Amino acid sequence: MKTVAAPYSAPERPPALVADFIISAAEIRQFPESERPELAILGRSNSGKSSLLNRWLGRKALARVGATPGRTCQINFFRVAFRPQDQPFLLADLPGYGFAAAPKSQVAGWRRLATGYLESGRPIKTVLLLMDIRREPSADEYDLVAWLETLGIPVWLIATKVDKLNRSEARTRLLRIEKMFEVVIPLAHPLLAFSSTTGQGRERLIENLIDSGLLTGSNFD
Ligand SMILES: Nc1nc2c(ncn2[C@@H]2O[C@H](COP(=O)(O)OP(=O)(O)OP(=O)(O)O)[C@@H](O)[C@H]2O)c(=O)[nH]1
Ligand SMILES: [Mg+2]
Repeated sequence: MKTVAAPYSAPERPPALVADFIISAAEIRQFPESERPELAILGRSNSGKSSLLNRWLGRKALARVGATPGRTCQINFFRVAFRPQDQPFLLADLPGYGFAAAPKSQVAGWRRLATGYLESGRPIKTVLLLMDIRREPSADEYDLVAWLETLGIPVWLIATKVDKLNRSEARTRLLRIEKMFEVVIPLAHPLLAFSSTTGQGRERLIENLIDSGLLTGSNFD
């Protein structure tokens, strides 16, 4: 894999990214034109998707945090880059799944929209699959990873809310989650530990995106 030099010097923290909101699509026909490589964010309701987005993009309240889970079944699309003049990638923030109390119609709505997106043939380079570090992976996650593999979409697994555990607890949980997945399906990338409270994992995430070619620093001065 080609490694692109990070467009910031080592001691400097990755700068805030530029994110332009495009649309909240509740219907497949509302998806924006697929013009650029895409990154999708998936995870159970309450797994910390919106919080990761806000922390990772370096801005507050871009995505709604902690609202009633599972209320809206929409995909939020953003254009993301280091600077406005750089080639952006498209970010798709998918609605949370696995909310046990949700009515059947809502589960069906999630499936229709997520399937419509993930099976659309759009240039989806990677899916970030988020899960709360304190939760055991479930059939929901395994099924999703297996499905994405059949679609040929690489998955990066992210354990969120690591700040909720102390260091040794977190390490134990990370190893356990990795092991549990490896029994079912080999992971392409090591599990990434993330906290939207402390920012842990943000630099790694950005580095991975540079390595994968989604974030380009090539036209940096
Ligand atoms: N301590 C801690 N709390 C977090 C972290 N990430 C998210 N939370 C909290 O977890 C709850 C859910 O976070 P959200 O970011 O809204 O989760 P979501 O996956 O977007 O949820 P849905 O939009 O319902 O699917 C909120 O109360 C957040 O404040 C984290 O890294 N650390
Ligand atoms: Mg959310």
